[in-house]
Amino acid sequence: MNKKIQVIKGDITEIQVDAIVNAANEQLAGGGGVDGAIHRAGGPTIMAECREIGSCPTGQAVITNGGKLPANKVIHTVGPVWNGGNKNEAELLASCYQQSLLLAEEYQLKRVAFPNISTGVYGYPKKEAARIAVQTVEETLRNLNDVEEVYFVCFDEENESIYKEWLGHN
Ligand code: AR6
Repeated sequence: MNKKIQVIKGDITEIQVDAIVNAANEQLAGGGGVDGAIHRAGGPTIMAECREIGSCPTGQAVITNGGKLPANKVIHTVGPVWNGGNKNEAELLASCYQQSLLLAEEYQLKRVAFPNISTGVYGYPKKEAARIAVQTVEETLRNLNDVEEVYFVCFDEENESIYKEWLGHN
């Protein structure tokens, strides 16, 4: 397989790729965490397009312009709120990564950067979330042509070391 998966520690709003993924909410209304950072850095054109789209169900993804961001596009996906683990959280989280990559493929985007979806305000346990993220991205990438590089952008050291462990970089 000729595809590249990499872990980066940093701020996703500064990454120059074809698309960064936003951990949004179903109303696409903006908020705190990475969502807030993306809208702040990208400016109002992103929210304008979110308003036109309206909403996005948990586990699905939509795409907008990237405004002033170095990334060309923003893929907004809605992670599950952690509710103990028996509320379909794992399937929904896997779906976020899969649907985001399928959307990137549809738009012929080559390089995509993900934040650690659901592991902030939505409370998903970080290790379990990272396992799902890595596994789903590896599986999905096998069936895609245009998407070639995926970056997991970790904001905190804990996520960075968890991802490096799962990807066998240690
Ligand atoms: N770059 C990369 N990662 C970041 C950044 C950044 N600039 N800022 C935070 N993170 P969260 P969620 C990490 O809470 O859990 C919002 O209000 C953060 O450390 O942003 O999916 C939305 O509007 C964490 O590891 O997203 C929703 O209502 C990860 O991003 C809700 O929060 C995700 O944390 C979504 O919650």
